[in-house]
This record gives sequence, structure tokens and C-alpha cells, in this order.
Amino acid sequence: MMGRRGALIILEGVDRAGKTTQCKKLVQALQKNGRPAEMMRFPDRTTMIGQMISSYLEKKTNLEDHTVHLLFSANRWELAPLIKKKLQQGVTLVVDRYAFSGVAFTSAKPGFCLEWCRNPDVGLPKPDLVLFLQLSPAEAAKRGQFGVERYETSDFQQTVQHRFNQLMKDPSLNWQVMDATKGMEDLHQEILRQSEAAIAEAESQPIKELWK
Ligand code: FDM
Repeated sequence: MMGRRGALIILEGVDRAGKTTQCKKLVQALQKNGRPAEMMRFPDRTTMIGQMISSYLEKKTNLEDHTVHLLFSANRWELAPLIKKKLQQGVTLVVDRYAFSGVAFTSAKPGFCLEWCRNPDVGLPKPDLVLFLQLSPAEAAKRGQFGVERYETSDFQQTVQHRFNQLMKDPSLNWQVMDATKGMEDLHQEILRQSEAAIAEAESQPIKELWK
């Protein structure tokens, strides 16, 4: 008989909501509870495609907007076999950004609609839980300046937030909105609770396909 599979847990959210910190804390807490868990992040800048994306984000190169969107998606597809393998081995994956960032960021650019942006990611491994770390623009501003990478401006981030709001209306996904203004530890406990529930639910289910 097949063993129990791991869960695919995604953290999304606006800049400075604390996604990366929370991903790391979640992996540590799951491991402490005796659950095999690993962290991944997108873009994964270590692959050849990831290096092209990284150079674009650092503004060292320019890429046409559709092209870079497809590269972000290709970066997920190149890791999809590994994601499935790990899940099937019983490893829970905690992922910093996924297709939702892909859609939210590109569709915030002029001339792009959600549907076009979603298409290349249709069929990727479907997350069992998508945690959205919510932070108001005012609260985000208190946490310091934006960085120097592409997309790190408050106008663009606000449009991205609107796109995320549209994506969260999709009832085919298990979206959970988390209040990121809470203290780091309280937020962590809430994320851990949601994750344990999703892991228990996923155990007996096959891996599904995103947006299919
Ligand atoms: N981003 C991220 C996209 O535009 N599309 C995507 O598919 C993904 C996964 O890249 F500005 C954007 C979001 C963010 C940047 O930053 C990656 P971090 O700091 O590596 O998360």
C-alpha cells in the first residue's frame, strides 16, 4: 500500500509580510512534531531558467513581459517532478510563492488579464493550502523601505494586492488569509495550526492538478 503523502503548502503575500521567516519557522516546527518537511521557494534562482529570472529581477537584463511570465512558469514546471516525488515520499513542502505570485505580478502590468496569466500554470501540482499573509500598505510602510529589485514600488504592490484579492475568490483552492500585523509568534502558531489540519486532510488524497 502507498504511504501517506505530504502536503503542498504555499505562503503568498505582499512584500514585507514575513513570508520567508514564516516558511522557515513552519518547516522547523513541523520537523519538531516529527513530520518530514522541506522548504522551497519560487523563483528558484539556482536553475538556468532561475538565473535568467534573477538577472531580470535585479534589473541587469530586460525581458519582454510575456516572455518573463513564461519563464517564471517554466521555473515551476522544471521543479514539478521533484515536488510530486517529495510529496509522494511523504514530505510536506512549504513553498515561498507559487503560481499565485506569477499571476498577480504579471497581471498587474498593463495589457494582461488573469486568464492569460493563469494558463501556463494550469496542471501544476495543486496546493493543499494557500496561506495569504495580509498586511495593509500603511503597516507595510512602517516596516521600512522597499528594496531595489524590480516590482518593489508601492503603486505596483497595491495593484498586485488587488490581483491577489481576485485570485482568492477561487473556491477550488483552500485559501486562508492570515493577519500579518500580528506578532511573529502568534502568526506562526496560526500558520502551524492551519498546516497541521491541511496535512491531515491531504494524507489520504491523491495529488491534484492546479486550475483543472
Ligand atoms: N514573481 C515571483 C513574479 O513576478 N512571478 C512569479 O511567478 C514569482 C514566483 O518575483 F517581486 C516576483 C515577485 C517578487 C519577485 O522576489 C521575487 P523574492 O524576493 O525572491 O520572493
